[in-house]
Amino acid sequence: MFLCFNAPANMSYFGWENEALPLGNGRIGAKVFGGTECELLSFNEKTLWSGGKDVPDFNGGVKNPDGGKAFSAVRERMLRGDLKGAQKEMEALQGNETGLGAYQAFGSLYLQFENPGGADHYVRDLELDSASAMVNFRANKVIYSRHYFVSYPDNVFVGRLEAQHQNEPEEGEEEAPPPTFSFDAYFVSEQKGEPTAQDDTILLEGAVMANNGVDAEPGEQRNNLRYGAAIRFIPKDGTVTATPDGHLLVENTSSVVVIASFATDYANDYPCYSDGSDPLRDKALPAVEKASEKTFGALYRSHLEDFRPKFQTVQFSLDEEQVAHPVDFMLKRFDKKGEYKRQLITMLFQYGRYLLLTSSRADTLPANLQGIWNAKNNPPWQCDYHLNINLQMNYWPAYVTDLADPANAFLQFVASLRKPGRLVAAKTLGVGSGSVDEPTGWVAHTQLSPLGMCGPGSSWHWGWEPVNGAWAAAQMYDCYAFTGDLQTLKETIYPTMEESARLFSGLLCEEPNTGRLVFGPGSSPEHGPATLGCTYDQTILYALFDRVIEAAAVLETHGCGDLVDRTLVNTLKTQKDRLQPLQIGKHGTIREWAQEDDFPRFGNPYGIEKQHRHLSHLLGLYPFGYINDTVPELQTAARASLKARGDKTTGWAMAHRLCCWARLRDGNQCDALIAEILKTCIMKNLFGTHPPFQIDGNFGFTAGVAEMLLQSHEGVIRILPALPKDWHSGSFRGLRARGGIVVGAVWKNDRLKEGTVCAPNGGTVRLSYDGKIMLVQSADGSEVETDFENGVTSFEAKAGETYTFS
Ligand code: FUC
Repeated sequence: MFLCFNAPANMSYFGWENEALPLGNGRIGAKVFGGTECELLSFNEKTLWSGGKDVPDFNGGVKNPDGGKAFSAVRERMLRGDLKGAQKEMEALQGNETGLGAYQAFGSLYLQFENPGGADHYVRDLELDSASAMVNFRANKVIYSRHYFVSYPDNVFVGRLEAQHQNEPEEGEEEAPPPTFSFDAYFVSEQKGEPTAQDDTILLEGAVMANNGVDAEPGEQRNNLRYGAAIRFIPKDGTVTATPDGHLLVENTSSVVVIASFATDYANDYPCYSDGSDPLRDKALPAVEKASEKTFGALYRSHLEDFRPKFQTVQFSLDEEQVAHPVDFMLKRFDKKGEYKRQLITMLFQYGRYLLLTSSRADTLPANLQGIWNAKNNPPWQCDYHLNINLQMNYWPAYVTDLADPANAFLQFVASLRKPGRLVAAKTLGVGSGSVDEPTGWVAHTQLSPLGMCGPGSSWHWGWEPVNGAWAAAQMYDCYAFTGDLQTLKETIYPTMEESARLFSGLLCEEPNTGRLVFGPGSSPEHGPATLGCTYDQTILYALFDRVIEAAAVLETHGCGDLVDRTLVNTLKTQKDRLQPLQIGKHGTIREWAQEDDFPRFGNPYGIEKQHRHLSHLLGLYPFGYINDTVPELQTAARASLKARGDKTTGWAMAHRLCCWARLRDGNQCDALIAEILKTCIMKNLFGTHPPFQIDGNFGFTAGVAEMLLQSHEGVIRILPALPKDWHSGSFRGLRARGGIVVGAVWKNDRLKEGTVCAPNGGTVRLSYDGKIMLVQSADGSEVETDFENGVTSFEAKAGETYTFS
């Protein structure tokens, strides 16, 4: 599968955002512009951040060290029913942005060619299956070709630039020497570093100098984080000469390989967040040295051996004709005439998987708001880790589309929030002693950096959301639900979930009118008043308690009960059932706030937006699965809420709506949304846009399409649960259901034709397709004994055996 273009990307921020092609290995990110006269390659390193650690007065975003008292005071006022008065008091809970910092741009490599003359036959493409980009064009009867990729095993960016004669020599004609080309290579550091050049290598090192982040004075966000880069050119022939101003002149070569690596001394280790290394001499240069001992071919092979087995396990087709038209052309034709729809859908689905695997790997920081790609030192929203949907959405497609490796980055990051989060818990909620080593409870609010920022932001309207960390903790359990990975459950997931549950278990209070347990003050992300028991808070705490209880039982079953705080778990069992439940409001929708029916009818004092982008009151529908067939009245109310909210909104928010409509099994509504997403939220290079570029929309789209093809959140594997009438035929292979079960299906004329299922650990498999009884057969064709009840066909699967069903 290719994304192709027939022109270079514009050498501007617009070109970077909309046209340049992304490559990455989870640690190093690159974007390819493909200019014929001047090639531009922009680079990122995932850990290059300003702010945090050594910034004067950095306090994790906490402003009011006595926030616990303020928290209780606001709660008391709310319990007394003075919601209006309480809003004013919420300011005492706000934090600050000292040391917030931002994800930084590393810099760009320019290759200024001696003008090759008028270029034609230009193709620039990105092959998803090989995670590599190619640029080809002809000029003066010479074919110029470039091939780029970022290798995870070698942790280097690799490129090969070549020139060949257009025409092969005639029979008996002596082969002419290959055509050559020359260029001036130089690196522009976005951190004001001064590159030097030695022999065939450009070297760069320095410390983050950024004066960015929210209205910071020059250097104010300086954090002494060190960076280093090495960029080597290895010409097959011709010469390479270093110049005093840090350039390399590569001359008269017919083929040259470029190898580059980028690094910092960052380590996700609170509070110093440094491994004390010299990023240039201990990391970047050794990586380039080692890679330089290999040929381009060998580097490419080890890259493919790493990438392909992870990417190619999932196939999805709508039986569309694969045409190699430029993507921007297809998007335009779809917008105008509805053409290429199915090709664009399958491509965007796989693109989401590609972007996740190239922007996040098991041992890296997770994908941020732009994955790994960023060209500014003060990017939108600091290009940080927003935790009130964005980071969670980044990993929604991971397990169902068989990408557990990248998702480990999410697990490790959330677990790393415990230490800085304990300080924030003590200062903003008055929980714990503030010792970062005592597991007394941790919280993380909305805007996070990988350098310890997790406090409430400078405005409670979007910044005071203490349950955000609890949501992330609950989402960690998907790892076990889909993979059965007991080790990770024991070491990373359960301790992080349990400690979060311990904190919130101790902070619940009784709602005076109902006696139900509620949390608050809390806010429904970025919308409306702060209240007690908003649906967002209640749903997340219900899910967290539910999953801690389930995980504790798993650990007990596997003889790891010593890891479980049984007293706490028993308390959670009681509290879970007493939590204020989801409610249906007077308009038949799911209430976003328990008190919303009493909100003043006039003047809208709480700034309620009918079509607000967040669907925080529908987390019980997706990603959690509590609004399901067992509660049809809540499904009806959720549908009413979705209708009321409308579908035209930001990129990520449309993706969340797609996931929700899929859970309601409304394929046609999903299809209509997809059309809207393709028309309004996807850029020429298929990057998702908020606007501006924001990658969660890409990941949410892939998760939404997967949810249309396969669902397993109700303990039943639903095949094609939300198939649009327009998707007459197609197939998927390699999607995962909970339990790690691998599922495939083929459909024709709107009907399932045949499917396959393989349970790696064996056990009972429960299948559902349109309520029909299904015939299940073993690999040898023999029929398998099944039970059929309530539209579900179940059978006992042997571990690792593949069965067909129809
Ligand atoms: C939340 C969303 C915004 C944006 C930001 C990064 O604040 O409400 O729409 O996506 O995250």
